[in-house]
Amino acid sequence: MSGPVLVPLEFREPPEGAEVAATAFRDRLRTRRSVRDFSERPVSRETIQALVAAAASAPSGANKQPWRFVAVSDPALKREIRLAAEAEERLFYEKRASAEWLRDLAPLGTDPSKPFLERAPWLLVLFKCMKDDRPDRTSDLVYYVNESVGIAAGFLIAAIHHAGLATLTHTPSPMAFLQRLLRRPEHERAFLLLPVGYPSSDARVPVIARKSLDEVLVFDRPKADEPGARETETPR
Ligand code: IYR
Repeated sequence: MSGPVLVPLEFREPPEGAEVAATAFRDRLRTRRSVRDFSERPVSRETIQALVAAAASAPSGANKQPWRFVAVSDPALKREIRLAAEAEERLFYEKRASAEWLRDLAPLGTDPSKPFLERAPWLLVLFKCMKDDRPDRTSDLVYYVNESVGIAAGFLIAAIHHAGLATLTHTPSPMAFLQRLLRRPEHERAFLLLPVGYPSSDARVPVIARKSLDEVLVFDRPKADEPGARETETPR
């Protein structure tokens, strides 16, 4: 067992200060929308490499980095993925989805047709690795895999937006066909599929609202008698 090797932290504060930087980043991120209408304008392989390197800098359980990114640009392969995804989606919309689920989706206007899976120049398929397969591993185990890969996906989406590109978190379900079509080993499970490209010039997005900050942010805790405070047990 070898202990940690420690070096001084490299740390840089933005010259404008935390509040200005946080506000600017907020304003930038708030312009992101999930895009379903893509143009065929190409995106370089180098761009995809930089985006994935940004995502792969995410923190992960025991630094196991339990992710694999498969970047697909081959038109024939994109077509195979589209056809397989649409087959699953037809089953979802016709049989698998509950009435509540379909009611929740109605404002988004989605349906089983997924032309973006062929039109977007790249499909990034994010897999979670259910075991460590690096030659220098200290064990086969991985930890907090969903959290780790979820954080990497967040980094990826932010990086795509920062680059002036568009994406969509697509989750065809079940996603086992991606493991098969992309010939990934058994311990790699498809987690998310993100088309990456430029929006088409006539791209449309649904009118939806974000929750207000009041709805999502709590400082400290409510007073015991405030609405929303959980009923506390009477101390004995
Ligand atoms: N996977 C389906 C359905 C769908 C589910 C959720 I939750 C969404 O936020 C959007 C769509 C589809 O892609 O159409």
